[in-house]
Amino acid sequence: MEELKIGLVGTGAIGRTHIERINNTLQGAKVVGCADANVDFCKSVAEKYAIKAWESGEEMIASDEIDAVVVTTLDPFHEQYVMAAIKAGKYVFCEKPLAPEADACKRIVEAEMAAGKQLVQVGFMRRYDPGYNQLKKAIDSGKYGLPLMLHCVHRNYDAPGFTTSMPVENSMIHEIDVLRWLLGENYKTAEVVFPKTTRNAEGELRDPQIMYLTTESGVRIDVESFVNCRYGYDVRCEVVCEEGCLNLPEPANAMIRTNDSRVTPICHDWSERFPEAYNIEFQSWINACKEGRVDGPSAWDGYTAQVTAKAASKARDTQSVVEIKYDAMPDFYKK
Ligand code: ISE
Repeated sequence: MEELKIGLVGTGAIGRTHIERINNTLQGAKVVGCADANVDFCKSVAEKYAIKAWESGEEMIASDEIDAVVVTTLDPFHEQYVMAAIKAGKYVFCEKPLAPEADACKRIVEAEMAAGKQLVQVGFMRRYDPGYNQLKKAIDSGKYGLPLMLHCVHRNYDAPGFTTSMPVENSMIHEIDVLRWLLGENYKTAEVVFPKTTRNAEGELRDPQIMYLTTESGVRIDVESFVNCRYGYDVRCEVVCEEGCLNLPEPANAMIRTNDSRVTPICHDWSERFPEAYNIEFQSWINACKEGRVDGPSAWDGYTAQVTAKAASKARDTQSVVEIKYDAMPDFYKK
Protein backbone atom coordinates (compact mmCIF):
# COMPACT_ATOMS: atom_id res chain seq x y z
CA MET A 1 0.00 0.00 0.00
CA GLU A 2 1.51 3.31 -1.07
CA GLU A 3 -0.29 5.74 1.17
CA LEU A 4 -2.81 4.83 3.88
CA LYS A 5 -6.10 6.62 3.13
CA ILE A 6 -7.72 7.70 6.37
CA GLY A 7 -11.27 8.78 7.09
CA LEU A 8 -11.69 10.86 10.27
CA VAL A 9 -14.98 11.09 12.16
CA GLY A 10 -15.36 14.09 14.47
CA THR A 11 -13.90 17.36 13.22
CA GLY A 12 -13.62 19.11 16.60
CA ALA A 13 -10.35 20.61 17.86
CA ILE A 14 -8.46 17.36 18.43
CA GLY A 15 -9.72 15.90 15.14
CA ARG A 16 -8.41 18.91 13.26
CA THR A 17 -4.99 18.76 14.92
CA HIS A 18 -4.79 15.08 13.93
CA ILE A 19 -5.64 15.97 10.30
CA GLU A 20 -2.83 18.55 10.30
CA ARG A 21 -0.41 16.18 11.99
CA ILE A 22 -1.08 13.31 9.57
CA ASN A 23 -1.25 15.41 6.41
CA ASN A 24 1.57 17.87 7.09
CA THR A 25 4.05 16.27 9.49
CA LEU A 26 3.88 12.48 9.31
CA GLN A 27 4.76 10.04 6.54
CA GLY A 28 2.86 7.34 4.70
CA ALA A 29 -0.77 8.40 5.20
CA LYS A 30 -3.25 11.12 4.37
CA VAL A 31 -6.61 11.97 5.85
CA VAL A 32 -8.68 11.99 2.65
CA GLY A 33 -12.16 12.33 4.11
CA CYS A 34 -14.02 13.52 7.17
CA ALA A 35 -17.47 13.32 8.69
CA ASP A 36 -19.15 15.07 11.59
CA ALA A 37 -22.63 15.33 13.09
CA ASN A 38 -22.41 19.03 12.22
CA VAL A 39 -22.42 18.63 8.45
CA ASP A 40 -21.92 22.30 7.60
CA PHE A 41 -18.93 22.59 9.89
CA CYS A 42 -17.53 19.36 8.48
CA LYS A 43 -17.78 20.84 4.98
CA SER A 44 -15.80 23.91 6.07
CA VAL A 45 -13.10 21.68 7.59
CA ALA A 46 -12.99 19.53 4.44
CA GLU A 47 -12.61 22.62 2.30
CA LYS A 48 -9.79 23.96 4.47
CA TYR A 49 -7.79 20.74 4.15
CA ALA A 50 -8.90 19.96 0.57
CA ILE A 51 -10.42 16.61 1.55
CA LYS A 52 -13.86 15.07 1.00
CA ALA A 53 -16.75 15.78 3.38
CA TRP A 54 -19.10 12.86 4.03
CA GLU A 55 -22.61 13.29 5.39
CA SER A 56 -22.48 9.95 7.19
CA GLY A 57 -19.55 8.59 9.18
CA GLU A 58 -20.77 5.02 8.64
CA GLU A 59 -20.89 5.46 4.85
CA MET A 60 -17.39 6.90 4.83
CA ILE A 61 -16.07 4.03 6.94
CA ALA A 62 -17.67 1.42 4.64
CA SER A 63 -16.42 3.12 1.48
CA ASP A 64 -13.57 1.77 -0.70
CA GLU A 65 -12.06 5.25 -0.62
CA ILE A 66 -10.96 4.68 2.98
CA ASP A 67 -8.36 2.19 4.29
CA ALA A 68 -8.40 3.11 7.99
CA VAL A 69 -10.40 5.22 10.44
CA VAL A 70 -9.67 7.82 13.13
CA VAL A 71 -12.47 8.49 15.65
CA THR A 72 -12.36 11.85 17.41
CA THR A 73 -16.06 12.44 18.07
CA LEU A 74 -17.54 13.20 21.47
CA ASP A 75 -16.96 10.22 23.79
CA PRO A 76 -20.53 8.78 23.70
CA PHE A 77 -20.28 8.32 19.90
CA HIS A 78 -16.97 6.42 19.88
CA GLU A 79 -18.61 3.01 20.11
CA GLN A 80 -20.79 3.31 17.01
CA TYR A 81 -17.89 4.33 14.74
CA VAL A 82 -15.41 1.84 16.19
CA MET A 83 -18.05 -0.85 15.63
CA ALA A 84 -18.57 0.35 12.05
CA ALA A 85 -14.82 0.08 11.42
CA ILE A 86 -14.70 -3.44 12.88
CA LYS A 87 -17.66 -4.37 10.66
CA ALA A 88 -15.79 -3.03 7.63
CA GLY A 89 -12.61 -4.92 8.70
CA LYS A 90 -10.61 -1.66 8.90
CA TYR A 91 -8.00 -0.52 11.39
CA VAL A 92 -9.38 2.13 13.71
CA PHE A 93 -7.67 4.60 16.00
CA CYS A 94 -10.08 5.87 18.67
CA GLU A 95 -9.25 8.79 20.94
CA LYS A 96 -9.46 8.02 24.65
CA PRO A 97 -11.67 6.83 26.24
CA LEU A 98 -12.63 3.87 24.05
CA ALA A 99 -16.18 4.46 25.32
CA PRO A 100 -17.55 6.16 28.44
CA GLU A 101 -18.97 2.93 29.94
CA ALA A 102 -17.06 -0.29 30.63
CA ASP A 103 -19.93 -2.33 29.10
CA ALA A 104 -19.55 -0.49 25.82
CA CYS A 105 -15.80 -1.21 25.85
CA LYS A 106 -16.60 -4.87 26.46
CA ARG A 107 -18.97 -4.90 23.46
CA ILE A 108 -16.14 -3.54 21.31
CA VAL A 109 -13.76 -6.21 22.65
CA GLU A 110 -16.32 -8.91 21.84
CA ALA A 111 -16.99 -7.57 18.34
CA GLU A 112 -13.26 -7.44 17.63
CA MET A 113 -12.77 -11.01 18.83
CA ALA A 114 -15.74 -12.14 16.72
CA ALA A 115 -14.12 -10.45 13.70
CA GLY A 116 -11.06 -12.60 14.44
CA LYS A 117 -8.46 -9.86 14.08
CA GLN A 118 -7.16 -7.02 16.24
CA LEU A 119 -8.16 -3.74 14.57
CA VAL A 120 -8.60 -1.22 17.39
CA GLN A 121 -6.04 1.13 18.95
CA VAL A 122 -6.96 3.55 21.76
CA GLY A 123 -5.41 7.03 21.92
CA PHE A 124 -3.52 6.74 25.19
CA MET A 125 -0.64 8.81 23.83
CA ARG A 126 1.41 9.05 27.02
CA ARG A 127 2.74 5.55 26.27
CA TYR A 128 4.62 7.19 23.38
CA ASP A 129 6.04 10.12 25.35
CA PRO A 130 9.85 9.85 25.42
CA GLY A 131 9.89 10.72 29.16
CA TYR A 132 7.52 7.93 30.19
CA ASN A 133 9.56 5.60 27.96
CA GLN A 134 12.70 6.51 29.91
CA LEU A 135 10.89 5.63 33.14
CA LYS A 136 9.74 2.31 31.65
CA LYS A 137 13.24 1.45 30.51
CA ALA A 138 14.67 2.25 33.94
CA ILE A 139 12.00 0.15 35.73
CA ASP A 140 12.35 -2.77 33.32
CA SER A 141 16.15 -2.75 33.67
CA GLY A 142 15.73 -3.86 37.29
CA LYS A 143 18.77 -1.72 38.22
CA TYR A 144 16.84 0.22 40.85
CA GLY A 145 14.96 -2.70 42.35
CA LEU A 146 11.19 -3.02 42.42
CA PRO A 147 8.86 0.01 42.26
CA LEU A 148 7.16 0.50 45.62
CA MET A 149 5.29 3.82 45.42
CA LEU A 150 4.35 6.30 42.70
CA HIS A 151 3.58 9.98 43.36
CA CYS A 152 1.92 11.68 40.41
CA VAL A 153 0.50 15.10 39.63
CA HIS A 154 -1.81 16.10 36.76
CA ARG A 155 -2.66 19.80 36.81
CA ASN A 156 -4.49 21.83 34.17
CA TYR A 157 -4.58 25.62 33.99
CA ASP A 158 -8.38 25.51 33.80
CA ALA A 159 -11.14 23.15 32.72
CA PRO A 160 -14.31 24.93 31.62
CA GLY A 161 -17.43 22.79 32.00
CA PHE A 162 -15.77 20.14 34.17
CA THR A 163 -17.98 18.22 36.58
CA THR A 164 -16.85 16.19 39.60
CA SER A 165 -16.61 12.89 37.65
CA MET A 166 -14.29 14.34 34.98
CA PRO A 167 -10.98 14.60 36.87
CA VAL A 168 -11.04 10.79 37.12
CA GLU A 169 -12.77 9.88 33.86
CA ASN A 170 -11.32 12.53 31.56
CA SER A 171 -7.97 13.57 33.09
CA MET A 172 -6.58 10.87 35.40
CA ILE A 173 -7.67 8.17 32.92
CA HIS A 174 -4.27 8.96 31.36
CA GLU A 175 -2.47 7.98 34.56
CA ILE A 176 -4.73 4.94 34.91
CA ASP A 177 -3.51 3.69 31.53
CA VAL A 178 0.10 4.81 31.51
CA LEU A 179 0.91 3.62 35.06
CA ARG A 180 -0.58 0.17 34.39
CA TRP A 181 1.62 0.00 31.27
CA LEU A 182 4.63 1.30 33.21
CA LEU A 183 4.29 -1.25 35.99
CA GLY A 184 2.98 -4.11 33.82
CA GLU A 185 0.24 -5.05 36.26
CA ASN A 186 -3.44 -4.49 36.97
CA TYR A 187 -4.93 -2.50 39.82
CA LYS A 188 -6.62 -3.97 42.87
CA THR A 189 -8.25 -1.06 44.72
CA ALA A 190 -9.21 2.57 44.15
CA GLU A 191 -10.03 5.44 46.47
CA VAL A 192 -10.59 9.14 45.77
CA VAL A 193 -10.43 11.87 48.41
CA PHE A 194 -11.30 15.56 48.27
CA PRO A 195 -8.90 18.16 49.62
CA LYS A 196 -10.29 21.64 50.25
CA THR A 197 -11.95 22.88 47.03
CA THR A 198 -10.46 25.84 45.18
CA ARG A 199 -12.61 28.94 44.81
CA ASN A 200 -11.82 28.73 41.08
CA ALA A 201 -13.93 25.55 40.67
CA GLU A 202 -17.13 26.07 38.67
CA GLY A 203 -20.49 25.13 40.22
CA GLU A 204 -20.47 21.88 42.17
CA LEU A 205 -17.07 20.71 40.87
CA ARG A 206 -14.79 19.26 43.57
CA ASP A 207 -11.27 20.29 42.61
CA PRO A 208 -8.57 19.17 43.45
CA GLN A 209 -9.04 15.43 43.93
CA ILE A 210 -6.52 12.77 44.93
CA MET A 211 -6.89 9.25 43.55
CA TYR A 212 -5.18 6.35 45.32
CA LEU A 213 -4.64 3.08 43.48
CA THR A 214 -3.01 -0.13 44.63
CA THR A 215 -1.73 -2.71 42.19
CA GLU A 216 -2.02 -6.49 42.42
CA SER A 217 1.54 -6.73 43.79
CA GLY A 218 0.92 -3.96 46.36
CA VAL A 219 2.47 -0.88 44.69
CA ARG A 220 0.75 2.20 46.13
CA ILE A 221 0.00 5.11 43.78
CA ASP A 222 -1.28 8.60 44.49
CA VAL A 223 -2.36 10.92 41.68
CA GLU A 224 -3.33 14.52 42.36
CA SER A 225 -5.66 16.07 39.80
CA PHE A 226 -6.06 19.85 40.01
CA VAL A 227 -7.90 21.03 36.92
CA ASN A 228 -8.02 24.72 37.89
CA CYS A 229 -4.47 25.19 39.14
CA ARG A 230 -4.25 28.54 37.31
CA TYR A 231 -0.54 28.50 36.64
CA GLY A 232 -0.03 26.17 33.64
CA TYR A 233 0.05 22.49 32.68
CA ASP A 234 1.99 20.29 35.06
CA VAL A 235 2.38 16.53 34.76
CA ARG A 236 4.70 14.76 37.19
CA CYS A 237 5.47 11.18 37.97
CA GLU A 238 7.90 9.94 40.59
CA VAL A 239 8.55 6.21 40.85
CA VAL A 240 10.11 5.27 44.19
CA CYS A 241 11.99 1.99 43.82
CA GLU A 242 13.93 -0.11 46.34
CA GLU A 243 17.26 1.42 45.29
CA GLY A 244 16.50 4.57 43.38
CA CYS A 245 13.91 7.16 42.64
CA LEU A 246 12.89 7.89 39.02
CA ASN A 247 11.37 11.21 37.91
CA LEU A 248 9.52 11.98 34.68
CA PRO A 249 11.61 14.55 32.77
CA GLU A 250 9.96 17.89 32.05
CA PRO A 251 10.26 19.57 28.64
CA ALA A 252 13.45 21.65 28.58
CA ASN A 253 12.95 25.41 28.46
CA ALA A 254 15.48 28.21 28.65
CA MET A 255 15.83 29.81 32.06
CA ILE A 256 15.45 33.58 31.75
CA ARG A 257 16.76 36.18 34.18
CA THR A 258 14.38 39.13 34.23
CA ASN A 259 12.85 41.60 36.68
CA ASP A 260 15.03 40.53 39.58
CA SER A 261 14.04 36.87 39.10
CA ARG A 262 14.94 33.65 37.30
CA VAL A 263 12.04 32.30 35.21
CA THR A 264 11.74 28.95 33.41
CA PRO A 265 8.49 28.85 31.41
CA ILE A 266 6.31 25.72 31.53
CA CYS A 267 3.64 24.51 29.08
CA HIS A 268 0.16 25.98 29.15
CA ASP A 269 -1.79 22.87 28.11
CA TRP A 270 -1.57 19.23 26.98
CA SER A 271 -1.21 20.14 23.30
CA GLU A 272 2.03 21.99 24.13
CA ARG A 273 3.25 19.31 26.54
CA PHE A 274 2.72 16.17 24.42
CA PRO A 275 3.10 16.98 20.67
CA GLU A 276 6.00 14.56 20.32
CA ALA A 277 4.00 11.78 21.95
CA TYR A 278 1.12 12.37 19.52
CA ASN A 279 3.47 12.39 16.52
CA ILE A 280 5.20 9.17 17.57
CA GLU A 281 1.85 7.57 18.40
CA PHE A 282 0.30 8.34 15.01
CA GLN A 283 3.42 7.46 13.02
CA SER A 284 3.57 4.08 14.80
CA TRP A 285 -0.13 3.51 14.15
CA ILE A 286 0.23 4.35 10.45
CA ASN A 287 3.25 2.06 10.10
CA ALA A 288 1.50 -0.77 11.95
CA CYS A 289 -1.67 -0.44 9.83
CA LYS A 290 0.42 -0.71 6.69
CA GLU A 291 2.15 -3.78 8.08
CA GLY A 292 -1.22 -5.29 9.05
CA ARG A 293 -0.99 -5.19 12.84
CA VAL A 294 -1.96 -3.25 15.97
CA ASP A 295 0.92 -2.54 18.34
CA GLY A 296 -0.42 0.22 20.57
CA PRO A 297 -2.96 0.31 23.42
CA SER A 298 -5.61 -2.25 22.48
CA ALA A 299 -9.37 -2.46 22.94
CA TRP A 300 -8.56 -4.59 26.00
CA ASP A 301 -6.47 -1.73 27.42
CA GLY A 302 -9.41 0.58 26.71
CA TYR A 303 -11.69 -1.81 28.61
CA THR A 304 -9.40 -2.15 31.66
CA ALA A 305 -8.92 1.63 31.83
CA GLN A 306 -12.68 2.11 31.88
CA VAL A 307 -13.28 -0.56 34.53
CA THR A 308 -10.63 1.16 36.68
CA ALA A 309 -12.07 4.62 36.10
CA LYS A 310 -15.57 3.42 36.99
CA ALA A 311 -14.28 1.83 40.20
CA ALA A 312 -12.50 5.09 41.08
CA SER A 313 -15.70 7.03 40.33
CA LYS A 314 -17.66 4.71 42.61
CA ALA A 315 -14.97 5.16 45.29
CA ARG A 316 -15.24 8.94 44.94
CA ASP A 317 -19.05 8.94 45.07
CA THR A 318 -19.23 6.59 48.06
CA GLN A 319 -16.07 7.90 49.77
CA SER A 320 -14.86 4.34 50.30
CA VAL A 321 -12.15 2.01 49.04
CA VAL A 322 -13.45 0.03 46.06
CA GLU A 323 -12.06 -3.29 44.87
CA ILE A 324 -11.42 -3.41 41.11
CA LYS A 325 -12.49 -6.54 39.26
CA TYR A 326 -11.63 -7.17 35.61
CA ASP A 327 -12.73 -10.07 33.46
CA ALA A 328 -9.86 -12.44 32.65
CA MET A 329 -7.83 -11.27 29.67
CA PRO A 330 -8.75 -13.39 26.62
CA ASP A 331 -5.86 -15.19 24.85
CA PHE A 332 -6.73 -13.06 21.80
CA TYR A 333 -5.10 -10.04 23.53
CA LYS A 334 -2.09 -11.81 25.00
CA LYS A 335 1.06 -10.79 23.17
C1 ISE B 1 -8.00 16.19 28.25
O1 ISE B 1 -9.09 15.50 27.69
C2 ISE B 1 -6.76 15.42 28.01
O2 ISE B 1 -6.74 14.36 27.46
C3 ISE B 1 -5.55 16.04 28.61
O3 ISE B 1 -4.39 15.28 28.36
C4 ISE B 1 -5.75 16.19 30.10
O4 ISE B 1 -4.64 16.85 30.66
C5 ISE B 1 -6.99 17.00 30.39
O5 ISE B 1 -7.19 17.08 31.78
C6 ISE B 1 -8.20 16.35 29.75
O6 ISE B 1 -9.34 17.15 29.97
